[in-house]
Amino acid sequence: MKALVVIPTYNEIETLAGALDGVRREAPAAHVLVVDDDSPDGTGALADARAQADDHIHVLHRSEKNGLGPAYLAGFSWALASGYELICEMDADGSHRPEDLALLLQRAQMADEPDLVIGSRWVCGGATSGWDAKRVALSRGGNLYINAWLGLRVKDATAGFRVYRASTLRRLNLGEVEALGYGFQVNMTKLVADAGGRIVEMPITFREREAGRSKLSGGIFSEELALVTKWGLAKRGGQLAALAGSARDGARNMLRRARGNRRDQKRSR
Ligand SMILES: Nc1nc2c(ncn2[C@@H]2O[C@H](COP(=O)(O)OP(=O)(O)O)[C@@H](O)[C@H]2O)c(=O)[nH]1
Ligand SMILES: [Mg+2]
Repeated sequence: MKALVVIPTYNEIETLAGALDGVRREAPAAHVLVVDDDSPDGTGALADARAQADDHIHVLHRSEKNGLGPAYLAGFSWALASGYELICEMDADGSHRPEDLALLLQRAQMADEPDLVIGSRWVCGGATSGWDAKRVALSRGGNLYINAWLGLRVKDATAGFRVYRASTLRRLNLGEVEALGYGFQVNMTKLVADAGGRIVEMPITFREREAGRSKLSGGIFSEELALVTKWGLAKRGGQLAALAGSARDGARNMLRRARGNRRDQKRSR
């Protein structure tokens, strides 16, 4: 199937070339789209140079940095308009191993036609390397919190290494995506789950970035936390309303039955 690997970048001049080489080596049939938010360090120009030399590499330039979510959504629109059938998400910083990408792509093309394949750190066989206990706890704790509120039954809902079926993305209302930062991954997982999509997780090894700096900030983290709590409350609210509705229907049926019984008793007297 025709696959596109979307790589969002902001100041990844040190690592982008390695990521592109890796994808081209391990998944040579796939195309790559670098979505650069006008990185001051010249990442966009590097991507342009690579695109000029390789017809499998493309670049989408955006005028300002406004988060991972909008960058990916712009990449998805480009991919859907260009007729790709599988759309991957991958980081530029060396955290996602290209050899794992090849496995995710293979899994996406298996007969059960998954809507979303997630490269997971937290399924059996998955791992992180170079992470301290605090970062592990943050990721694991975050996923426990997400599952407690949203019941997605996905072990790594925040993972940013994934493959979507294009036909699935077309069915979703991507205009509903609210998260700009890392909550984007959870937001997308929830959209696919709510649409009844089949989500599978494959073990990957996530490596700490090779160079450069993480864009993860306290603000991005609190956005994710606030959104998950909001979605969870909305879901609970819906469940409570459904429960109240069925209790009301049950009470009405009981009353109706009791009235019927009384009428029968009067008639038989
Ligand atoms: N285009 C774009 N890319 C971004 C933005 N924020 C992060 N990225 C990219 O998203 C990927 C993951 O970000 P990173 O900082 O490595 O997150 P971490 O792995 O959680 O620390 C990297 O390729 C970043 O360059 C953004 O606002 N715009
Ligand atoms: Mg990273």
